[in-house]
Amino acid sequence: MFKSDKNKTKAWKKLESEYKRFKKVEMRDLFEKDDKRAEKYTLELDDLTFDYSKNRFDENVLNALLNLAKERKVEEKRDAMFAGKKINSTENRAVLHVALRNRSKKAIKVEGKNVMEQINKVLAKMKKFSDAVRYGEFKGYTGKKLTNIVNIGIGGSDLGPVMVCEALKRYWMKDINCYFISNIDGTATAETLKNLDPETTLFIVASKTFTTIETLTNAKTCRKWLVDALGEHAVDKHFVALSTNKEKVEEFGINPENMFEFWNFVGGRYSLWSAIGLIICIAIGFENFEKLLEGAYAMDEHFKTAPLNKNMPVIMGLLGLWYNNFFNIHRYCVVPYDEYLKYLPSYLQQLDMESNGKGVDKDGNFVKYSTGPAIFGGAGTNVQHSFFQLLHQGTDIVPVDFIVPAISHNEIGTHHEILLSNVLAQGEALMRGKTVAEAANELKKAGKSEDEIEALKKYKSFTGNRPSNILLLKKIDPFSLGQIIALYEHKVFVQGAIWNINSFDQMGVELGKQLALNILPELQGKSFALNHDSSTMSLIKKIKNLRK
Ligand code: G6Q
Repeated sequence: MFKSDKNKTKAWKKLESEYKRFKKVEMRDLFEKDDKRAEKYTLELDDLTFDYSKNRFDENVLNALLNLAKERKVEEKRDAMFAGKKINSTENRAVLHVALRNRSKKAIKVEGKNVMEQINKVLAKMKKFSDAVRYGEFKGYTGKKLTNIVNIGIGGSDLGPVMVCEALKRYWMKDINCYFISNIDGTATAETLKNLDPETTLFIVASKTFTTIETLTNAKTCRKWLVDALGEHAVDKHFVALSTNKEKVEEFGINPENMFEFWNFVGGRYSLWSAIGLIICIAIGFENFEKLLEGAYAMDEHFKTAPLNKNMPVIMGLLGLWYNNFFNIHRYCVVPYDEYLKYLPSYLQQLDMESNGKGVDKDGNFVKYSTGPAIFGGAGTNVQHSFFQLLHQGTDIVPVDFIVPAISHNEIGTHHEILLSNVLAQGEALMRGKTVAEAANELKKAGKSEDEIEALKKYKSFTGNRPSNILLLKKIDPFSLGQIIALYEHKVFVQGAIWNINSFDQMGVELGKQLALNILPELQGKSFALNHDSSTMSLIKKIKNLRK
């Protein structure tokens, strides 16, 4: 699309020249010249503030980026998603996580059928069941209240629920505890089950396909653990399934009445708003789950209706693309300054990297430009004491998103003020940097000798001009969390639309599911390893020897 002459679009070429003009411009100068910069480049939605002023752009760059969005038909593509068009081209599916949180009375149709009816039906079932568990009406087999809720799922059937449950821990019902088993490593199951009482444990087997080997193996182990303790008859009172595949659920041995359905138009990594969110409902209550949906819906409406230059996901997506494709920066960091959001970076890692880690465009051509960046992150201030060194002084620039609530759920002494001052200081330091002369000056003020100043001044300097966004919210609550998640979903959408890739399939993940199935019987000695490279062959042999 972009690199070959045939496809190099007008807006893209303009951005290339903008990059040449702008690459050396220092953000600190832009701030000095324009005291309205922050005001100009801050967007608000309800209590959410998105300050993107500490990025390397000016009005001309921004206009060129917005033109690129127009040229790549981001708005038309967005509207096609909301209208239920089959934009997941390789799987011939609509992409309707937005329908799951459609709080309006408006119909959303796929092939003429209003999907809102089935969505609302399942939501009603989730409300009924989660209330019944929470208030002890749906009891375990021996009549005890189910207080330990274990979600068994992996990837999209795990990361969303675990991230949201952890983020909203303050909203959990007092006597309910949530656990998550995802890894096939037996340790995950063993360590979870060792403290649980079968009589008070509810297992939620979450799998869109109900064929994922990790989830089915973990679920089988948990089922056996329960049956060994309480007998086969107990299963109906302790196992529910979340899936699109009724047959497989039945085949596994879960009563289809205990199944909460969702549909192929919901991608795994976009599924926390569907039945996959059942553990969230049980933990925080259906009313709070609805607030999460409402927050996402508010962001959906914003994305749908705000003009491109006032549209948070659009601006966020465009700036990311500006660094990725013009500065050649292919990494991105997300740092929530909130302990409750500690799983957000892992969640976003999947959302972004699985959606936009693609190398073939929607016209079937190998792309000749960079697509999704590598995403990493962790909770601040912890990560300031680990990888921030590289963010400040490494040779590679890494754009950062800081996410921070103004009010903590745990306002103890000055903890939160210290945390807030840290996040602001980090953004400022990355932007401003410290020149060698400034470093020398500081050393002088600290009473260092001329020799010491000479020896240290470069080490103490910071190039600065390193971009960051700040997402400031009032408090982490279901509504604001819904907004943030939807913001990132749509940011990923915007970038995928411009790169002309399908953000909604995951052939790379599916490869892993197939490959391991070939090696398993070889490791088990049920077949011989023949067609592998010499490294894999020798490792198979070594593992077999070590396990003898
Ligand atoms: C998400 C991916 C992937 C998926 C898991 C689990 O978009 O498709 O992470 O969620 O592989 O799949 P199942 O839900 O089918 O078990």
